[in-house]
Amino acid sequence: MTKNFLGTPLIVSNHGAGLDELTWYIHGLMGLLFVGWAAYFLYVLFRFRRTVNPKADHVGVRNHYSTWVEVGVAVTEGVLLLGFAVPLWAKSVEKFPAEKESVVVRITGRQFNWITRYPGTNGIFGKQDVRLVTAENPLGIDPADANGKDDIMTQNSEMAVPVGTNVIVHISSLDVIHSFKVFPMRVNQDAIPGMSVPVHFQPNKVGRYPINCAQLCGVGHSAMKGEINVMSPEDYQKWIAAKSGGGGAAGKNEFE
Ligand SMILES: [Cu+2]
Repeated sequence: MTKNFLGTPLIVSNHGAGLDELTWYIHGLMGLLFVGWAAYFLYVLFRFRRTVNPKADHVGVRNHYSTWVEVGVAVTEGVLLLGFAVPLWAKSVEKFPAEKESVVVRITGRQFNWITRYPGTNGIFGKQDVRLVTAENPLGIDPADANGKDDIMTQNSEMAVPVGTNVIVHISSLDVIHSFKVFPMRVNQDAIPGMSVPVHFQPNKVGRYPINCAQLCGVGHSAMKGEINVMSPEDYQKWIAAKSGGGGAAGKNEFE
């Protein structure tokens, strides 16, 4: 099946095409059922019209066509579920890449923006503690932890990832339920206070793509936009090096 069949939005992640494909198979089956049922309805209206059937027949249908149609629909649904949906979920959602070979990012939603945190050049996140949380340090970052000195904190527009590399994003929230949605990546995960939920994807096209909040989270919900900047691996290394060393001004979520 071709990508972006019937004009779905741009796909820039490896698993995205499979997801759209499944969506179209399901729509195909639903379309078939819709046309089939509508045709049957019209047939029944005509076939059992009052002029030729003045008296009701209480015996009903004597053949088994409807049974076979029902079996056919059930088998098709079973194939979609077991043959497509379950394997896709297992591969694209459950099966995580190794953290060592991935870019690991922590994203925290709050009213009304996204805080993105990177472990910096040493690849280790600095400690966070809920007791350290203040207005200036909403993620409770421990300023004494040396591992956190090179951590990178950005807000909204500055989430960078390298193209062709697995990205693992740990998603949480500071206040209400938000939802991290990157449509072109076909990624969507609720940001839940008190939980850190990982998702993963592999971007396959350089460019800038919008991050949206997909849960109505308050008056500023529609303004809760971010941007994910997919770069070449070289540019990404430069970006990390340039940003790192700034230290974490705010922080992460130490709910794990
Ligand atoms: Cu939100």
